[in-house]
Amino acid sequence: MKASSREGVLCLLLVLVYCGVGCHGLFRQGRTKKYGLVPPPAGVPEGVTVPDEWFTTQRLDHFNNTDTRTWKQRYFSNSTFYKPGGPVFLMIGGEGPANPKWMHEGAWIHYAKSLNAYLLSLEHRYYGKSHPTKDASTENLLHLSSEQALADLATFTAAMKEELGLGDETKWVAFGGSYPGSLAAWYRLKYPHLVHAAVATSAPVLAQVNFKEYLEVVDDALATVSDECNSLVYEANRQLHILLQHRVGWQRITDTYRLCTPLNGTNRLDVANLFSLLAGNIEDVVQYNKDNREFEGIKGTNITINTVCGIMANETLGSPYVRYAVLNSMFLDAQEEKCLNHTYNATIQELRATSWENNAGVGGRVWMYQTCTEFGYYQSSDSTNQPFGNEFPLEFFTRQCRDIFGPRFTPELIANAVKRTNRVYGGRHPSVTRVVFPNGSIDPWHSLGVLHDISPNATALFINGTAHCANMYPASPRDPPQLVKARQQIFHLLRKWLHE
Ligand SMILES: *[C@@H]1O[C@H](CO)[C@@H](O)[C@H](O)[C@H]1NC(C)=O
Ligand SMILES: *[C@@H]1O[C@H](CO)[C@@H](O)[C@H](O)[C@H]1NC(C)=O
Ligand SMILES: *[C@@H]1O[C@H](CO)[C@@H](O)[C@H](O)[C@H]1NC(C)=O
Ligand SMILES: *[C@@H]1O[C@H](CO)[C@@H](O)[C@H](O)[C@H]1NC(C)=O
Ligand SMILES: *[C@@H]1O[C@H](CO)[C@@H](O)[C@H](O)[C@H]1NC(C)=O
Ligand SMILES: *[C@@H]1O[C@H](CO)[C@@H](O)[C@H](O)[C@H]1NC(C)=O
Ligand SMILES: *[C@@H]1O[C@H](CO)[C@@H](O)[C@H](O)[C@H]1NC(C)=O
Ligand SMILES: *[C@@H]1O[C@H](CO)[C@@H](O)[C@H](O)[C@H]1NC(C)=O
Ligand SMILES: *[C@@H]1O[C@H](CO)[C@@H](O)[C@H](O)[C@H]1NC(C)=O
Ligand SMILES: CC(=O)N[C@H]1CO[C@H](CO)[C@@H](O)[C@@H]1O
Repeated sequence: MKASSREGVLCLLLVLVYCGVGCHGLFRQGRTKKYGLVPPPAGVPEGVTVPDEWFTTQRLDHFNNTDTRTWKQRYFSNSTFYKPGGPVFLMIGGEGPANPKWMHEGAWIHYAKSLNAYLLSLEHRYYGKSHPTKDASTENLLHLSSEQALADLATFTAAMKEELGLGDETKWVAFGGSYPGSLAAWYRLKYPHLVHAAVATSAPVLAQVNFKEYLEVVDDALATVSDECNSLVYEANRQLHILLQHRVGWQRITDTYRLCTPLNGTNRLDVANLFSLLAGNIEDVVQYNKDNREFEGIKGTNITINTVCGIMANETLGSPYVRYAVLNSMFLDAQEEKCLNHTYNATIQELRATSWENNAGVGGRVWMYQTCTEFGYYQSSDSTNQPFGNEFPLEFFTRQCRDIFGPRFTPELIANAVKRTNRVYGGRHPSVTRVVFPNGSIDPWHSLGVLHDISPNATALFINGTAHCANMYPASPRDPPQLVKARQQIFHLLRKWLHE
């Protein structure tokens, strides 16, 4: 998501943000100023209180038995649907605060009702309120990794089995969307004796430094509205690019795009940040198109690809350059931002903040650390098959690792880390069974996901025309039939697997 310290922002990616435990958007680097890592709405829904619960003896380092330090990890539970003999459903937390609303809403609730499941949701270490260390300084992020997070899940599972008096015959099923979707599949991969099956929604299981395909899928998604839509976005970016050649143009961009401070067109990093922020507006819309996230308290979910393309096609507004600016204003307004804080420095400053009190920056920082040390996933403009220009190449992102965390975080370190991640988990072919991988055709993350069945019991589930994590959100009368069907298919798989 995006980040700023204010409430009520779109849960977007980047910078992603607080999208709840279930499906985080995966932070998009470079956007931290713009939307905030916003805490979920304080007053959970009317009439429902979901108390924070704490697993007080979580290990700091699962891979060093002489390090006995522990910390408190947050979780939620709901036993309403449980009947003896039923399974435990475990929602895996990701790169944002766990959102308690998942404990009474979302597609999995319907599965839980029919299958008598006990619901648990564990927040990911270093996010939300689950702080293993006193701050998020680079040294203190040493124990942040997906492998430690999986070991947290294992320790938690074992402890809860005891606490709830559940025997080994009780089957556990992991759920997650986006990065937690990958964790769900990897939990089954690494700890198959603890988790019987998993629903790994929109899971980008393949780590990749340069995720240039992301914008290609955004391009395809715009094309589903009209071919003209991408051409108009392309034209807007071309006009922006031309204006960059002159001082007069910089001033014009500053005014039309409501920049907080004047654009310095010779500063490549500021320019890259600006183009990346503007592309990010549309990326977010595509990633979350028409999903039913309102229930999480996320604003701006009524802005869809059709809205974007409607504005881009509206000739009465002016040139494509101006229409693109109208879009930008609409996003600023939706996030209640006065201006676009476009400088690279502003982004980096925010991501350098290490205090847990700095809600806005620190979630983005923590996720950024995981991209630098495990996943990459940088949504660069390096593909030519996309309409957003070429102003934010891979180097713009990898350099942020150094500028935020220090000189050790070189492009080479990132490349090696990503290779290692794929060695550890198997990339696009994790050796798992009883895992379903739903993918939405317009979810830009699908291109790092499992698109083909791995085996009869590890299947891809294609949902034509849906975006990131669509199958996890509560059903809506507007859902297309293929989405309704996908939710049913997941249910049938769960029922079958729980009988195995
Ligand atoms: C393991 O933990 C002990 C105790 O904190 C520490 O002295 C040691 O350096 C750690 N070893 C590694 C390899 O991190
Ligand atoms: C559990 O879910 C039920 C049904 O959605 C809801 O009524 C109840 O408030 C939930 N309890 C908690 C602790 O979330
Ligand atoms: C604009 O950016 C360039 C390159 O970073 C820098 O040398 C120059 O001082 C900047 N100009 C202003 C007015 O900030
Ligand atoms: C979305 O909803 C907000 C608040 O209800 C409204 O102000 C805005 O105009 C709507 N935007 C679109 C594109 O429908
Ligand atoms: C185009 O924009 C104008 C000005 O905002 C608006 O009045 C008009 O309804 C829009 N046209 C379409 C087709 O959306
Ligand atoms: C960026 O921030 C650094 C450190 O805070 C400062 O020294 C530098 O002057 C800033 N650069 C610009 C262009 O504002
Ligand atoms: C832009 O971001 C910087 C760094 O976070 C912050 O200090 C500054 O106040 C912001 N400016 C505006 C106008 O929001
Ligand atoms: C897949 O599931 C079926 C039962 O549904 C089982 O007979 C078969 O052995 C499983 N295959 C693998 C590879 O686990
Ligand atoms: C997806 O749906 C579109 C129209 O809604 C159709 O043209 C396309 O063939 C479908 N793709 C697949 C793979 O089913
Ligand atoms: C858009 C896309 O690539 N979807 C894939 C999702 O998974 C199905 C099943 O393997 C594939 O056929 C789709 O191509």
